[in-house]
Amino acid sequence: MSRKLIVATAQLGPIGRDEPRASAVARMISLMEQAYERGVKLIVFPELALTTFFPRWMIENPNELATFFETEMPSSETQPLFDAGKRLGMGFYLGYAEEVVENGTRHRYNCSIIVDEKGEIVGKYRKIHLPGHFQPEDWRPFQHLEKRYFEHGNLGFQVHDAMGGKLGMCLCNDRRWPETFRVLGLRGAELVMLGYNTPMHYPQAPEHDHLQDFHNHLSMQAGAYANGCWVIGTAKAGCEEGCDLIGGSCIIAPTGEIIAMTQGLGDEIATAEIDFDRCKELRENVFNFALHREPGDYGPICEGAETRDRMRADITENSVFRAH
Ligand code: CDT
Repeated sequence: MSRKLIVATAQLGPIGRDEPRASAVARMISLMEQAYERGVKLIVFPELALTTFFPRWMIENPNELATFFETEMPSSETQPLFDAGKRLGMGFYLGYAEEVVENGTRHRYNCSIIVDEKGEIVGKYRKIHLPGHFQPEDWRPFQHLEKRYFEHGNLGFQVHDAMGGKLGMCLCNDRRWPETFRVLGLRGAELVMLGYNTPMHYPQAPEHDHLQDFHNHLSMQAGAYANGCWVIGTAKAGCEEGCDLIGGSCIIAPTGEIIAMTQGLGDEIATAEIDFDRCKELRENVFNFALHREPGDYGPICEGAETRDRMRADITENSVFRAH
């Protein structure tokens, strides 16, 4: 049986701070309709695709901050995306800010889901590598308060049987960590989908600004190759509220080659046919994990949690993290 699928990366241009969800949803549905014309069965949207990238601001008003989170999925505002997916027979990956109440406690995560072609949520991921800082820092031209607004994702890196393959997810900064792809690879992922919001300016090391596109592709291409999986990376791109975000949304083969890429920094799709069976070219050869991995020598990879916890406790001692 053929295990081929036509897929799309569905890049979004900037979303304004006051842009209603209905507008972002309508833009995404328009991309789905264009993708349908090209035979696409699975489409990948960016991280935090329903709103502007709000961690760039210190938002002190809790009511305002709450407006950026989804308390239900689908909601009346996001249901049209699910309806479009069903109508077009198209699955999708969607990133958004999630608010849930569990055992009477509110939690907030930077989250993504896989929705299959029948409109069912078949997988959820909560971002594990949260970049940025807890407290606002005046020296920065813009903030990156993901550590303040989101909790560390508690679902691990899972692989989901859907759309005829084994699908994994991550979000933005996760792609820079080889461990993300390796854990998904060890669990058999044949396709890893991810959305990103990556500023062109890196305030801590501006001498790296010209390398942002290179580092984006370097990370994803290495993740694809070393794990013999397909990768679809999708940007929120362009000048969003004065902050320039990279584009370069792409589809990467298990060989590490980029086989389709967006051209601009606005709403745009790039499409390709992928064959899940091509993962074997790597996974049965150079990256045959069972035969060639040497996990006995990889001990330090799973050490260091205590040091990290101590560092975080120091940083967050006077923070209002979780008090918002
Ligand atoms: N959204 C996200 O994770 N962005 C980061 C920005 C750089 S770290 C402040 C990224 O890794 O692309």
